Amino acid sequence: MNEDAEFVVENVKEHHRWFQSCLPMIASENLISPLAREMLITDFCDRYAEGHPGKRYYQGCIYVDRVELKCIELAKKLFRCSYADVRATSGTVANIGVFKALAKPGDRITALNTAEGAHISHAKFGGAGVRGLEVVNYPFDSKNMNIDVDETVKLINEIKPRIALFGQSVYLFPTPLKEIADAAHDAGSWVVYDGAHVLGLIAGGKFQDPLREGADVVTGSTHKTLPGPQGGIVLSDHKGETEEDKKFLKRLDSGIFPGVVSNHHLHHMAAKAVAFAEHIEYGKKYSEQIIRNAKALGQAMHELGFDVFCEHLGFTESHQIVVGVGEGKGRESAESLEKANIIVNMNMIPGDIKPMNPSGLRIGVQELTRIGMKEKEMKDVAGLFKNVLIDKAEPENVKKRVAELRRNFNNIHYCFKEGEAHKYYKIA
Ligand code: DSN
Repeated sequence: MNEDAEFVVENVKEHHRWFQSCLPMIASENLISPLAREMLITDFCDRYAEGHPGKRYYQGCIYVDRVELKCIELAKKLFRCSYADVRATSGTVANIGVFKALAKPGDRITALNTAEGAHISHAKFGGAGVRGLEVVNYPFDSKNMNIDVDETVKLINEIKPRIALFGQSVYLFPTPLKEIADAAHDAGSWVVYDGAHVLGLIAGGKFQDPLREGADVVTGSTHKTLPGPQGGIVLSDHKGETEEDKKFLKRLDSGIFPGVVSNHHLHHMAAKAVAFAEHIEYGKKYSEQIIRNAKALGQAMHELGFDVFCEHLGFTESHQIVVGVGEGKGRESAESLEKANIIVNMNMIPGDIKPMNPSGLRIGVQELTRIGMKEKEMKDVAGLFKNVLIDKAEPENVKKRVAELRRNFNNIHYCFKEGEAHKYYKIA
């Protein structure tokens, strides 16, 4: 090993050591299971397999094909649908692939504004712009942190977007999709739902069921509330029963390959398959506990004096809560928390216009839930937030209490090989 390689290995080790005594609460992250993690270091990570099982551009795919067919089968079972493409390498890639399939440069789409919760790939400065799409934003009801249904239906009737895009990165409550999808279809729009954040909750039957509520396509990432490897997915329940519908599915397919993916990271695909199999077994229980924990954290922080959004709605129905920390104070709050080993991200909230100086924190509990924390620990976590942000305690002191709390939570739950997480926290 030379100095450069040593530098890398040492820093990765340090990261591992650090995160073992942190409270990781970034809402878009999670821990993959020991078994899924094993898939990432197999020979699948060295190979190519463009195309579909049985119709490859490369030889050597006998076992890759078997695993990919199983992965697709498990995805369809998990999301109760007839079409699944597991090749997208991220949620953003899935979105751009679907934009390519269903819209042309210059077309208009409707989506939320990023300050009101949309993902950057929904914006003209992100993925939508990559496809040359014009984006018109939905009217947003900031009190309820959700789309304003009546005004949105009006907007869709007027704009007639090629794609009516839904789903959020700051995502507290289900989108009123049932109430909007018919109007979008009447306006000639495809209804696309980006379920990246809540995919695991959807699969667990605990958030909403977009494919039954009018979505033609669901996109998502496979590593947030669905605790798989970093990657993307495209789902649909269109069955290709008419010539037109067959064309629709063909367009979806070629939107991903050759649209946005050449080889599709086969080791991640194998890990996705394991994660899907695990979520079929444990997803319901895991999702229930995530939501209970998020509500408990919201309640506890509210009682300690924090401005937790949407008290009147029980704070959340997802894995996240949103806390207002004062105008432009999101960055310094997140940085203070990091000094105490509490890892969250600053986030824009309605009214914010500066992404690098926002006024909110978005806090996710899916990873703490994954390592076994429950409602009782959420109260402890709320107390630690108070120590840092309200009491302004010395970060070093809070860090010790964080490490103490974390000491008993170093296993990964809701998965096969539950007891083996420790192996993967250490690099020899
Ligand atoms: N930007 C990520 C988030 O929501 O944190 C998702 O890609």
